[in-house]
Formats: sequence, C-alpha cells, structure tokens
Amino acid sequence: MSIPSPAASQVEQAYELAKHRYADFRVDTDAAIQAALAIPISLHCWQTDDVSGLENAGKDISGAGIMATGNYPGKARNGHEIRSDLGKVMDLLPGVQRVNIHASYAEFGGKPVDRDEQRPEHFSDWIEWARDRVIGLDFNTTFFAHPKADDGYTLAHPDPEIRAFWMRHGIACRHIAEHIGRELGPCVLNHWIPDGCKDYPVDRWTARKNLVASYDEMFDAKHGIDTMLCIDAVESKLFGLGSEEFVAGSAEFYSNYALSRNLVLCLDMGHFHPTETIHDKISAHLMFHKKLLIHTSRPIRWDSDHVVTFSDDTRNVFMEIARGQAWDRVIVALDFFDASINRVGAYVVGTRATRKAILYSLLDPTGILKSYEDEGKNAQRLALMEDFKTMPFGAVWDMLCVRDDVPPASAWIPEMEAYESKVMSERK
Ligand code: RNT
Ligand code: ZN
Repeated sequence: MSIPSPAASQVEQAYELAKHRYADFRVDTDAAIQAALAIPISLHCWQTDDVSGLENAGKDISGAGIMATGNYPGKARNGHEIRSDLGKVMDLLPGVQRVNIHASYAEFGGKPVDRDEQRPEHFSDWIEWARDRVIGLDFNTTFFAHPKADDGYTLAHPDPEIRAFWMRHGIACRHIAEHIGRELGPCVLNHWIPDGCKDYPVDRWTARKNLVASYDEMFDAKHGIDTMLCIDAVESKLFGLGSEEFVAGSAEFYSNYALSRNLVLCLDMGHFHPTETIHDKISAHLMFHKKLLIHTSRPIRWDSDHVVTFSDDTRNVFMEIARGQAWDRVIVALDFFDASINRVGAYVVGTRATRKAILYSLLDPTGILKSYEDEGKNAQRLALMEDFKTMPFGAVWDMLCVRDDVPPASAWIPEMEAYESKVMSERK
C-alpha cells in the first residue's frame, strides 16, 4: 500500500492540541523539540554492508563474534555506495547527526595497507564527504575480521608479537581520530575487542594482565595525542558468538580501567545478561566516571544488535539522562545491524526510535513526578507515568520532523522504496 503523509494542517492542528495537553503538566513541547533536535546521534556506518568493511572482499575471515544474519538484496559494496546510503538515511532523519566509521572502512586506492599501518589519508574520502555534509565523524579501532584476530584474541593475545601488532593498530587509530578531530571537531574513538573464548579457560589472569598492559601502551601520553580531539572510549561485552564463557574486556574490567585511566566508558545496551538493562547503571557510573558513551541497540536472546525500537528499555535510558540533566556527560551512538531487511529502513527505524526516546524523555513531567515521590504518593507517581505513555506524543514527534524538514510519521517509507528500486536494486 502507499503510505499517506499527514497534511501539514493536520500536523499543525494535532500539535496545537498536544501542546496544550502537555502544558497542563508544565511541559514545554516547543523547548523539548528544540532540545531533542540538537542532541547529536552518531550513525554507525556498518549497517550499510552488514559489518563487512572495505578490505576483505572475498576473503574467508572470521567476524570474531560479530555476525549479521540475512541476505536482503542491496547491500552496499564500496565506500561510494556506503556514503550514498548514509546520505539517503540522513535525509530522512530529523536532528543533528554524526557518522561513526570503523578502521575497516579505510580506502587505500587499490594498494592494501595492513591495520597497523593505517594513516589519516586512508580516510580522506570520508573526511571530505563529512565536511561537505557539515557533520562530525567518530571512529573505531577494528580488532576483528583480520587473520591476526582469527583465534579470538588481539590485545590480550598470549603471543607478544600479535599483541604488538594490535597495539600499533590502536595507536594508528588514535592518530587518525586526532586528525579527524582537527579537521572536523572532536572525534570519539571507541575501542572494542573480541578477546575471549568459548569454554572455561584455565587462565583468565594472564589475558587480563596482557590487556591492561596493551592498553596502557596504546594510551600512553608519549604518543603525543591530543585527547581533546581524540576522545578514547572502551566498550565492554558479556559474551559473543564463540566467546560464551570468557570475555577479557568484561563490564567490571572496563569500568575499572576507564575510571583509573580517565577514559570514557561505553555501555552497549546489548552487552549484558539477557534481562539486564543499562538505565540503572547510568547514574551509578556517572557518580564516578567523567562521561559515558551509549551504544543504543536491542538485544534479543543471544543477539545483541537488533534494530532499535521505541521500547521501554530505550526510553528508560534517555529518561535517566534527562532526569539527571546529564546530556553533556553522555555521548549517543547507534550499534545495530540487520541484514534481513532493507538496510536504509533499518537505519531510519532505529535512529528515529532513538531520537523519539530522547524527545519522550524531554517531555517528562519530572517536576510533578518528583513532588509525588517526595510526598510518598507513589500510586499517583505510577499513574502519571502510565498516563504519559498515551499522551499525544506522536503529534509532538510529527511536529519535530516537520520543523526539521523531514517526512513525519511513516511518510518516509515511499522515499526508502524509491531509493531501493532506483539505487539498491541495481547492486547484484
Ligand atoms: C561488538 C560491539 C562493537 C561493534 C562495532 C562494529 O559487540 O558492540 O561496538 O558492534 O564496533
Ligand atoms: Zn557496541
């Protein structure tokens, strides 16, 4: 069916009613829209091509616990197609966007360069593209999809030469991120490693000692990297495919490591026990850590990376940030990949869901809820929280889209379909 776009007058009228309804609870919808549009969300480049990257076409390399399932047609095959898809996605998204690239998306112009020899010029197409679009870039070390990561260990590897190779990669990426930072403004460099194993190891100690030593070398001040431009973050994980029992970079490891080395801690919503959520961790960590990087994602059973939806989990994360007025201490990035649906659609759904949750949190009647709480009126608190779920939120969201000149509601679907038939379906 063809999706009808709401008429501008409908959006206006619905918004006027919604605005008054929220104002009854001392919530300013205009201010919330403005604030929600201004919060940057860093779009991961790897949903365009199912985390394949640009270096390994045709090679049989293990994904080191990262696997996108599905074979929906239209996957991007090179840097040009990836940027084209990201451009289309951004045209359908309201609000400030950044783009988050991985070291495996380097472009070498035909002459392959190994991970430990990557340099800023291998990302010049990305930098020029971002400059043209007036967006910032974030960066990630790629400690996977490489022969030297095939046995599941990198920075924690027992072999000092393999560790040294990956340390050189980490340092190279810090120079690249610093360069991006100088060109486009501060660049968040996230570090995630797969290191771990399927079954009970005898020695967890050496792996973790190695990991501390490798990171200490990578983050050493002697490399002269300006940490105002390259903002290092470290990401924990509970388990991955093939590392079900042991992951060296666990939550406890990184929480302590980041705190003791003054780095940003990254919490990925999909990296905890199946029923464990991250909203309660935000205020706990921010009592001690300077900043958090959030990877919004949606775990389902053993998969940590389904497309984000407007779920309780997503809303609760941003509600915590809003209620703690911690926006300047949290960096928002996306991390999901689904190869079984149109990939532009996956991005638009997941990114819109993230910004919807941001808007929802900014429309919270926190003041009233807090006075109920202070007075011990917890039935009233629960009732109001429930009622806010069915407030005319959609009307405020549609207005946010219209104010930023993108299709409201699901009116972006026809644009995705047109792009699919014109561009994506030509890729064989
Ligand atoms: C892996 C981590 C990591 C990756 C990306 C590709 O479990 O979540 O953030 O998804 O770096
Ligand atoms: Zn992640």
